Amino acid sequence: GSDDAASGSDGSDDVKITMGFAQVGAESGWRTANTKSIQESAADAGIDLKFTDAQGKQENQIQAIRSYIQQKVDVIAFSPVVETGFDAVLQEAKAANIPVILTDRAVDADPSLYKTFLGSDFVVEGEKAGQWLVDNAKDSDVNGDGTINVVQLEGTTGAAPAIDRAEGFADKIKADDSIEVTASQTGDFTRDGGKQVMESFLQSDDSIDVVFAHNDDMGLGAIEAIEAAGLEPGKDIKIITIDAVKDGMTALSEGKINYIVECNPLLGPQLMDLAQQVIDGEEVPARVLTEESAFDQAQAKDVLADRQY
Ligand code: GYE
Repeated sequence: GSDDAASGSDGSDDVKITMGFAQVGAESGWRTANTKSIQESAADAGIDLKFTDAQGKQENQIQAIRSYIQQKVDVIAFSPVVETGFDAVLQEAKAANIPVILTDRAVDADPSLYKTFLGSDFVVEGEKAGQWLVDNAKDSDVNGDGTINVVQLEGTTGAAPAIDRAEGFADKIKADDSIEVTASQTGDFTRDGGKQVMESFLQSDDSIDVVFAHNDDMGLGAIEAIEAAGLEPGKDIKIITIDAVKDGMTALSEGKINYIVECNPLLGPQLMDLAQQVIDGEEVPARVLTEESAFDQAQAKDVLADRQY
């Protein structure tokens, strides 16, 4: 506001904005980079950030949002663990006149319950992964039996990126009848989850050609399982992942992963801008997309040194 009595000692005439942010957890390298980006950008923007980690549990996240409503924060932002089940708490925020910004993951709810959704297009990410496999089908038939057997390591059940990445991938591989998803199970976006699921896949099937993992961490867990089974990841079994965090890109440059679709976790600066605009009463677009690319092994070597996360 323009009221001088409200001036901060920094000479700005605006009262500090308070944001409540309810994070998913700390399940992956992507999430760690995302949290850091949000915390650093809030500090840079002079926004007072109240941050909670839901440890992957929707009930914790709902509880955190309720406490932000009680504390009368200026704006609430969160990355919903799963797509459904947030209607009631979103209604409560609306009734309290506190604007909500979704970041990273979408909800399946009435769009009038939040101001905007900032994040990636996960369907497109799955499509890029599927398209790479279609384009590299010949090389990916490692067992040479004419079918490309793919096992899928899914993200958290019910989460937007798990649903959408599976959908985009399935859609693209339809173009080639020899590509078949023979098993698909959740590894909950964690390294350990990916490792355990891959171990059980390897025990029940000795003709796996390709792993499609919904994030790098699960792909890295799968690499451990593949190596423990005496096989060479990237050669005996091809691996496609999503995120492009440093550990994933390192494995890609070493030949252990074959292709990574990028998903940008550095959402903090855009989130703080949107929060400021929403609080200033400006119109914001209902959907804000992040820009992303994808990398093969040679490209990974080129960009790795400059990777921030
Ligand atoms: O790909 C995964 C993380 O929601 C886009 O969540 C995010 C996903 C990301 O655990 O690594």
